[in-house]
Amino acid sequence: MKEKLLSMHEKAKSDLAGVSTAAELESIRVKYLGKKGELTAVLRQMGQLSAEERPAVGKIANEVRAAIEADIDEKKEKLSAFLIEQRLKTETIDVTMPGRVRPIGKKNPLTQVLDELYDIFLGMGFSIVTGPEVEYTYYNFDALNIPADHPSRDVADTFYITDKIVLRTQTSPVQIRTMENMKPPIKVIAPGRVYRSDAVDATHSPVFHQIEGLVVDKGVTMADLKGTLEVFAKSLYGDDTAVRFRPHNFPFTEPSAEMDIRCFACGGKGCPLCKNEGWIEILGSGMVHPNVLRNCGLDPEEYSGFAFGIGLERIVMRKYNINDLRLFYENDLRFLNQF
Ligand code: 2NL
Repeated sequence: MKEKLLSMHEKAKSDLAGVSTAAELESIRVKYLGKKGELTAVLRQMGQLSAEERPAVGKIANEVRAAIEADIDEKKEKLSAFLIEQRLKTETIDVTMPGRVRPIGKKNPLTQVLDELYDIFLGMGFSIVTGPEVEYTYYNFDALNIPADHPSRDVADTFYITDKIVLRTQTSPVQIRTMENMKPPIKVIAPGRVYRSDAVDATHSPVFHQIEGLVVDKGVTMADLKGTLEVFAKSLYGDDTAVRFRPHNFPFTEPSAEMDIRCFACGGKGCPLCKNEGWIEILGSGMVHPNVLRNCGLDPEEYSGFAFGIGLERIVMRKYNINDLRLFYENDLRFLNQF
């Protein structure tokens, strides 16, 4: 029995030498030390021994068990070190490899120019105000001195929700609300989406963007209007930009004027960009009509003001010589990446 035990240890050792996985190691443990293992089988036969022999054989059996356990533990450590080594070899990271470059998005050119306009007007002391896109006809038309029979009120031009509610056709209702809620001095710009019932083509969209401006105080004159808008044009298009004002007519301003800038493509000689005019129309403006001031509870004898409206798409198209407005909304990266 002694010999059997000792040779069992030798056999276990040689079995262990061939082990290369944790599963194999476990099956060796079961083979020798498990409930139905070889060592257990030998111990079961101890009953056959005489009382004198039993302690000595029992001692050897315990030693062999301890030795096999120790060998298995040692193998286990070696194996896990080996497996880690293997993983380190196969999973090495080459930190010198070039990284994957994630393409970075850009702001839409409309947003880029809008940000520029904010800088310019905030720099001149304006605040930004916003308001509802779904608006009462009162704020969108009546308060602005737009007569009941004005063509812009037609269902062919304006989206009506009900008789008295429309999608705003300009951002002026925001300024009406501002005048109702705020005492002069008022100096605000109102940017935002506006809606008109137009079919989509290269120069029309049912949704587009406007920035309107309003200044109301005691003693505001046409000179303030011209000075402010000239500074605006020079800031956006460059210091050498010349401007001119042409008389116009809006129901909400009196007098009214459109502002042109001298064509930056040809310097005024005439070219395709300015359609041989030498000048490019940039915005509409005027002195706030006395009726509009009165509608907002302001006395036109005490206060005066000027206002202007800028079409965002239009000035971005002019600035970058973009010939189709639909490009702004399609989000084609080949277009957007040019700005
Ligand atoms: C244009 C012309 C304009 C205004 C908008 C305005 C607002 C109030 C009172 C008076 Cl609350 N006027 N806005 C004035 C003149 C022109 O827009 O061609 N826009 C694209």
